[in-house]
Amino acid sequence: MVVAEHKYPVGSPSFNSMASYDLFQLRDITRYFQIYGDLQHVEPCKIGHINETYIATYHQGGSRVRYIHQKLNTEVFKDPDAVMNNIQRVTRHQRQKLEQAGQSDVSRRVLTVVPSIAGAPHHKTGAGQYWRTFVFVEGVRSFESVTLPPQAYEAGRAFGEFQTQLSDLPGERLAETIPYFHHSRRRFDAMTAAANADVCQRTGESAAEIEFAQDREKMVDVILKAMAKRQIPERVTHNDTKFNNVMLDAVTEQAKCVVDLDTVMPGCALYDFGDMVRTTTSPTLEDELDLSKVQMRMPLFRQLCRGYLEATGPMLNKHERALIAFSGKLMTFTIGLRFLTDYLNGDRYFRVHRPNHNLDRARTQFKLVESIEKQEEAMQKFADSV
Ligand code: GN1
Ligand code: MG
Repeated sequence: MVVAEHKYPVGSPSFNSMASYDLFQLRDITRYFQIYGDLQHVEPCKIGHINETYIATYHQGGSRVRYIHQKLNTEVFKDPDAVMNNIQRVTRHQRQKLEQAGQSDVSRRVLTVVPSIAGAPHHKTGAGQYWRTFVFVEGVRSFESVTLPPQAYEAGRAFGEFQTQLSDLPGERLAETIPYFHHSRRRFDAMTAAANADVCQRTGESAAEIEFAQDREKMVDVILKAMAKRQIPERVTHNDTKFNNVMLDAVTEQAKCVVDLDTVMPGCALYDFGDMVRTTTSPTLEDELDLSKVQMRMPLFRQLCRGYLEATGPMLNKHERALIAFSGKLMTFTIGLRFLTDYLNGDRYFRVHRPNHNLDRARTQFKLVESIEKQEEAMQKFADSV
């Protein structure tokens, strides 16, 4: 097997920053999946902070076909069987809905899990690693940030449709693959505990961010209280609605499918919307260093909001609709808290690529929170008008 030698020669920074052990092990891994073809090469995909992802090219009866092989991070996803069971139920339901609606191109609109030779949705290695394989969706692209308003519309529409498709998922409640994942109160308390413990002596460098967070403690209970009162219902949600998890058709730039389904579980529709506000309304990267560029842009928000509200139609209730703008602020704040916590704890959760990376990410989120605060009223007014 040629392991993408032309792309990542040994010794190049890209090669060294990958888990090379796994790269060589990949050939063995691929034998455990129901793939009919000859492996040509593998390249790492650097998107995502948690799992390890590879794109593999095979020759199958003379055609070139590609698959995604992914090693699940079991520190983060402690119950891989539950993750894969959720994903199978969700993708089967999506597929059924698309077929019933007479959609063409179904295998580009929903992820396809490739079973292992044992018929399981993943393969567990002797060393206890969990690998899974998906059909690679061709002719699509994802972006780390939005450059044009129609892209924000497409993101809103794609995740809105996703929630709508799953609103009648049959069977028992999905497993919580990461309990309390978006529990903003717990995220806030974890940040406070990390600052108090200060195991890496990083509170000096991040004093301004800790204070920024403390000043905003009140917001963390708002949605939790509304859920406790049952004003806001639990729904099946994606829970990682970053813009780079929407695949856009490479030609038309219309959303084709959403990916990264590990955190699909019971949640709150607003958390999905809020994370889209975080990742689509500022035309900057999540770790932008020039904070003057980090701003919630109303034209992008309008498109995002329209796309999402059109796709969810009558599904959302009045309590959810009333917190549309707020949810953007809350999710940006909560993910900022998580980056800050990880910085304080010594970068143990999110993959980092430079010193202070998590602190930079927290700063970017908090700058966006400030920008949303200034425009929250106008944002909600727009949402009310859709
Ligand atoms: C992680 O790995 P990735 O980029 O899909 C994280 C999300 C964060 C995101 C921030 C399981 O997602 O919750 O919002 O980083 N996923 C998990 O970029 O923690
Ligand atoms: Mg993810």
